[in-house]
Amino acid sequence: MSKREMELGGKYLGDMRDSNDLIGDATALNRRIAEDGYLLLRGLHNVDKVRAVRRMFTDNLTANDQLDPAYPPEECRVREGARGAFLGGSKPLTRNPTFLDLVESPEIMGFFADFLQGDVLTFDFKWMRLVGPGDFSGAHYDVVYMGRGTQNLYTCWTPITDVEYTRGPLCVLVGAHHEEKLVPTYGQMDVDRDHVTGAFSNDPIEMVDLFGGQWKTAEYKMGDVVIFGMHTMHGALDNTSNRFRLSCDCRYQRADEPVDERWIGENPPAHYAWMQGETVTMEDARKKWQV
Ligand SMILES: O=C(O)CCC(=O)C(=O)O
Repeated sequence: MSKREMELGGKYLGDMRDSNDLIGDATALNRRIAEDGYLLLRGLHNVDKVRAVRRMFTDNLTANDQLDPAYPPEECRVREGARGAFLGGSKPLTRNPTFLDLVESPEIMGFFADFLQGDVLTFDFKWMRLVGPGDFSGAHYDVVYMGRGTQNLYTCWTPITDVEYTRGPLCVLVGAHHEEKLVPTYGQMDVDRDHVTGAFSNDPIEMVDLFGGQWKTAEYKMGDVVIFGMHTMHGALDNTSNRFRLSCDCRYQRADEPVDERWIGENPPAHYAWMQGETVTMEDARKKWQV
């Protein structure tokens, strides 16, 4: 992760557990997410819907000449020189009925209505990622990007391809004691207001040495999801393969709680000031917070 090596099954990295046996029991699911920081639910999505989104995505990649034509498109083999991209908010991809049929399906909306015990909404802005060879996500809290509404907001991370250990799977820091120090400091930050870079660390080993716990990851199949809250420390392992990892992450909350306006509407404002003008490095911000 972030070019640091961790051994699966060693001190720093282990496997996630799934919580499928708890589906339908909101109390048990809430207890589990409070304990682990995440819920891995295998097969929550209808796989045919995931396959349809993968097809939409690979058609787009083929049209843009980004896939190695010697292999079937669904293998997502990267053409020499092609690169990953952040496609969050892309209208052709994320406002597409095929995509919305997946991430706003009765299964997903129903799951969250049950989990949160009320009517729910999902942000109109959806995050879509094309993760290429060498790409990774540094350790962060989501609250620094979307914390202006309720804190009772959840990310649902969905792989659009199968994701093997080598294809940059999502990982979560479990059993660590970061919250007591980081929720009042890093966790109060807002990237558009404070002009600070967003990832707390690009060193997963440092995180465990500082806060304890262990990174947990998994090999994901199409249909699986990982759900987590705003103060779950997470990132993604480096993609060391020659295939793209396709995934999306969408947000869900109770409809009667405040909403972060940056992510709502036909044309959400999104990040309007982050990484513009003078930006404070995370290194400097951490010195100030003494964390
Ligand atoms: O998919 C990734 O690499 C990162 C995802 C993420 O940070 C999120 O879902 O909040």
